[in-house]
Amino acid sequence: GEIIHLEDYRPTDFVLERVDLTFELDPTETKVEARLIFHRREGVSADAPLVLDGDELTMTGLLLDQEEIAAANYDAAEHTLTIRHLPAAAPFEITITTQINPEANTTLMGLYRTSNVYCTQCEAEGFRRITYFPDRPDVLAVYTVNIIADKASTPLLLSNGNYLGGAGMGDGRHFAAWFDPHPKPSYLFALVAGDLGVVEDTFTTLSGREVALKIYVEHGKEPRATYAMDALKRSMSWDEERFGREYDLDIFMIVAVSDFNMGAMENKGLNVFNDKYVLADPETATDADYANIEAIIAHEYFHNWTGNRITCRDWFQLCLKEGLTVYRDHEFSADQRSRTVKRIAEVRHLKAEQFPEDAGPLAHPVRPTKFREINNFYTTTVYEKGSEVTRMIATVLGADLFKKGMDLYFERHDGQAVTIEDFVACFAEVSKRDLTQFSLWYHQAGTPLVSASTAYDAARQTLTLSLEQMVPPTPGQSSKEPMHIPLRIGLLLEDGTEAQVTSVSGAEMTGDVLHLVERKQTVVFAGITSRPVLSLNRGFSAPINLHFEQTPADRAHIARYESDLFARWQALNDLALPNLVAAAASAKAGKPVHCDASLIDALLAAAADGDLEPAFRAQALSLPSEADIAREIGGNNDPDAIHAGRQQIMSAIAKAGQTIFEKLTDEMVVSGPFSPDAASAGRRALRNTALSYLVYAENQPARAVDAFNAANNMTDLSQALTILAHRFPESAEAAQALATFKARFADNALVIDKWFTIQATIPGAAALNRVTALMADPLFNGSNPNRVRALVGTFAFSNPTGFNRADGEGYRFLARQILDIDTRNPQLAARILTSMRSWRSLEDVRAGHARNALRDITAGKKLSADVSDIVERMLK
Ligand code: HT7
Ligand code: ZN
Repeated sequence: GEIIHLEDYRPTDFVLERVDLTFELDPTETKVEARLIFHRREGVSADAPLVLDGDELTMTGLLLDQEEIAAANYDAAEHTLTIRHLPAAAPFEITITTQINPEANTTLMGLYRTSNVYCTQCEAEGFRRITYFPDRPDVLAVYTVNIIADKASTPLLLSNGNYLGGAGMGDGRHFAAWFDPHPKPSYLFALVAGDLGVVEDTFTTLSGREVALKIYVEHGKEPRATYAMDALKRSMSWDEERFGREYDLDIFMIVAVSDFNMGAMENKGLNVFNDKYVLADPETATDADYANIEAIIAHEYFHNWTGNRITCRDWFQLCLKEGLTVYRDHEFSADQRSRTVKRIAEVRHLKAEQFPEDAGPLAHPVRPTKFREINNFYTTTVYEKGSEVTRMIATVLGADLFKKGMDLYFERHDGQAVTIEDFVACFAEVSKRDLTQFSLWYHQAGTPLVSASTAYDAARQTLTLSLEQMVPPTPGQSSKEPMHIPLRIGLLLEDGTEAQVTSVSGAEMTGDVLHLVERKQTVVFAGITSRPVLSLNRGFSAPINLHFEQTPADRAHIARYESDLFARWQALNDLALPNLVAAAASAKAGKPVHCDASLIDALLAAAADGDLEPAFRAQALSLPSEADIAREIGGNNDPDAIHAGRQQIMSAIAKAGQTIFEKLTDEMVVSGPFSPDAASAGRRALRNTALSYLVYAENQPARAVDAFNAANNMTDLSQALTILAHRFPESAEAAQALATFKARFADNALVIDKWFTIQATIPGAAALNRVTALMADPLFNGSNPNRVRALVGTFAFSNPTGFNRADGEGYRFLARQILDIDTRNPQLAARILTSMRSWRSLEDVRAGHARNALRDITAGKKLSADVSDIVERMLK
């Protein structure tokens, strides 16, 4: 495919006024009639043709105002339909008839079939697989949709908006009509038809309108949709309270399907979900599953205002809806659960996924300026870094001005397709701040590195903080401007209280926010009566890497006294990382691994501190991951050494804390019937963390076997199984537990995905043979994205020692899988391939194997645009 550039954006020549669609559904021969009313935009020359997008379409009819268009007046090419000699000024109607084959559609884009249900996915460019259309987000129109299908097999006929009516047609078929009064871009169109069960409820909006809520799932699975319904109602209330946003149709529907490329899709009034993010009950869903369902239900619902009512002018503006909506769902979860624990989870995820992307060959700005395949830009940079940038706007402006800016945005741009510049302008206007420098967060890729050092002057009672920032080069951006970095800070005195600063010079401060804006900046805090400990980047106020040589004693001081609990967790991490890095080096050199007493003391103090909520303590005890350690080391990585070193640090902590961990496994028992609430989940998390340490200390499986047998919920069961399989992979106990689990859940594909994932992530070189064997299991299905992600995806993304085998077999395996998956589902193939994005930071032998495997992919014939875009950028 060719490269599309932001600077080439032009509005369409023709304005689309109305869309009328009629679907005659058939598994292999669906007929689509699209009636489109256009008029020529003012100022556009009278001979400009109408050019519509299309992809894999068979056109069977083309009319202008109900008259057949002569062959000489149009061209149907592979990806466009061009129509000439159209009216100069008056509106006209184009009627296009196309025929499509949903059954044969394995890409899961456009109209496809999943478990006998017709389903569409149109974002980003799937609508053009249904009919010829101006398939771009700045074309907003009002849609009427008629659906005709066989009544017995397809009783349910759904589309966007409000239901107009329907009836039988006398020939065994029936029809339903829907009208969506809100102008929308084609990517928000949806149609679902089939035979499904439903869970129903209602919601009364703040202004008193009653909305029908319906969640459609496979028959028999209705009881597993009740938590999703609860999450939906809480999301609707929260958006009213926090952002003043009400729902705007008579009905809101969610449909769960089992074949889906992503998590979910925010089609107007008709969200379509991967069933993984709808279905839950205590026996089959973990606490993490419940939290994900809550977050994704909220996310898609929140899109109704941030994405649907106000949409993107073009796909370069994707972060306008995604970054903002992720920020909104993060805030929702923080309000529903523990704010600190939520923030820790967000930052862990950001560092594990976005930081590596920003540091590798796929790095791109939050608001990119060019792309070859838009599907490859639904990235953690656009989503998660985009959310962090929104969070920083709130930090820079303060809560009140942020709210004012959001209100202005909703008021000014409702019904429009806009840009990041439009969004930022609202905040600049209400705050009277120049946000030009701040906007570099949208335009410069790469994670800024901030280096800090402090000097205390007892005689002058001042603390001098020297800051320096550097944004590393990224593909296409070799040199960068200094950014506006909002750093929340605290100065902790020896007794743990905060220093009362009398004045600050050298930087703007707003509350506890220090504004770093220069490349180098020296800040002096006065009135400080004794040497303080600086806590920098509280709450992870800026998504940066920080280079700040603090002593273990200072870090331990923060871990003990900070009023910002996130900063306490951060300090524990900062204590752990140097130990883990040194441990990897020792393991590599065959030397004994050493663990500082200060780390062990601080971790165990947090573990035993009954004033801290259990979920926080569980996070505190979870050491940085092997990927975190690799990132800290920076290059020439040996995943085996990192793994071995980390194991030994775990053992040292486990042995030192054995009595505390034993006590916790008793204290944290959750009694009574299962409840997925955050407090109960936190107790389970702490108990399972303690259990995992105890198994390290004892180095035998008995305790995990007992936990597996005693478990009465999926969180405890899957944790116990993970411990058994990962720590004692060759044991009879692990084999027995895996077999029991499989037999018990063989009819529940979402639970079997956990069984695949646990085995795909067993550390060590033997993992590859296990994965290969599991692919032949009758429960595996290479065309279902959830199965493929659970087995092949987690192996590549989350098994550093298994995937990065020194002999390169892991990479060659992945290359073969990518070529195979690409023949069916290019989007899925491209996404899984990004697991190799950090290949250049491996030691030479592994990096060489990885490069060769990537080259093998480029040699594949007929690569999709999705995969060739990723592989070429990774090899550049
Ligand atoms: N806006 C959606 C992103 C999306 C997607 C979803 C399913 C399949 C293909 C897709 N392409 C893009 C999901 C969201 O961010 O809410
Ligand atoms: Zn989204």
